Amino acid sequence: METSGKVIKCKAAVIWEAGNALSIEEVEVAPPKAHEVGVKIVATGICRTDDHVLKGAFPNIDYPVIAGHEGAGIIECVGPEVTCVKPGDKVIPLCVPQCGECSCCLSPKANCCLKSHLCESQNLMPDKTSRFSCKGKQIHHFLWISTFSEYTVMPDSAIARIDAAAPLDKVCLFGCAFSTGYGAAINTAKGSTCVEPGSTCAVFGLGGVGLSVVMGCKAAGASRIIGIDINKDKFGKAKELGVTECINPQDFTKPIQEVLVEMTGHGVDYSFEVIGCTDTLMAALLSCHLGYGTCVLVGEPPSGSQISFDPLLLFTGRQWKASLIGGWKLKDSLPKLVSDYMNKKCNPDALITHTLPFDKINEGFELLWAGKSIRSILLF
Ligand code: COD
Ligand code: ZN
Ligand code: ZN
Repeated sequence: METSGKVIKCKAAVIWEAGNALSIEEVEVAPPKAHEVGVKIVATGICRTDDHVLKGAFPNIDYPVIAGHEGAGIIECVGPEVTCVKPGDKVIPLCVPQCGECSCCLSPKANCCLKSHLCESQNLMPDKTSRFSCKGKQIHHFLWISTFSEYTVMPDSAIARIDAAAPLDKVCLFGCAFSTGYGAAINTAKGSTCVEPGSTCAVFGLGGVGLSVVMGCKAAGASRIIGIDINKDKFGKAKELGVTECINPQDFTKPIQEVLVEMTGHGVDYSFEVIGCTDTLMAALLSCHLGYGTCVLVGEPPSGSQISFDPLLLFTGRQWKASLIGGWKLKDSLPKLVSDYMNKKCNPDALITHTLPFDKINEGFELLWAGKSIRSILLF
């Protein structure tokens, strides 16, 4: 990284247009404005959501864009009026911010901050401008954090300060995969579900997020965790992490929900959809007990998708819920989750299957496409 004046020149992976490979470029990053911080990213994971951006399947993306949302780094500089962090602090960028002032942030039942890219443009900073440029062109931000850049700028509501001793090449997973999956299973309050001891759970999709759901179910004391995936290579690690039985829908002629209902008598207590597909979301709903089963949507289905279903499926007492980034208010929760990791109360290290230099980012995506990686961590 080379500093010249206040604009920082650094390396970033730019997606010039949907469908293309990422291209490593030297980008210019303007200094943080009021209530913004500049972060030197040390490590970043590759999530399926970044692949959706690369392929053009993520809603409302403007290209060129710098993706990445599962990072960890060090505060390089802060703009005016920033009080929550200082240069040198270790931080995790938040893919859902916490402004602390909106009705969702003030409610104990919600974590969907209204002063966020969920309600405003996600491709520009809150003031509707970009800090990134390359070859004279404006480059867009992603989820306000763009961690596929050696140095990036974000609002101070989208940053959590963590333990100075935390290993950044591991805790970057708290920025997305681990928090999303683990929280979906263990969170009690805030409208999220909570798996009770002795529960039977079904987890659809055994990627990084699905395996984090598995870890959450296990931590909550589930006695039976059934993992469902069309890639049987995912079964070994799933069993290591707590799955008690693995099934591949392609091994059956009947629908997978019927298989699950037969396996459990009347359906599971909790089912989690961690694929992001409407078919598997329906299958997950139909797999859970008609009187007291809860189906939790974790994966995001393609934008514009619709489901029509018989309302009587819920009439008997089934519940259908969703969990956004595990239900956590991230700015408050991530420092505590990282402390739990430092105190060995939770450990997502097993999700890391590959560690690569940042320049090999395209290789990281190839591993994801081939179904060979759970998480590839890129190091600057
Ligand atoms: N049946 C069974 N398994 C399937 C099927 C199917 N029809 N299709 C795919 N799978 C399996 C794949 O083999 C794979 O093992 C797994 O499902 C998906 O894993 P990954 O590694 O592709 O994906 P993850 O775990 O990195 O992410 C999955 C999400 C669904 C969570 C992600 O794509 C998503 O939707 N994110 C948005 C929701 C959210 O809260 N995101 C927070 C920031 S990402
Ligand atoms: Zn993600
Ligand atoms: Zn808010």
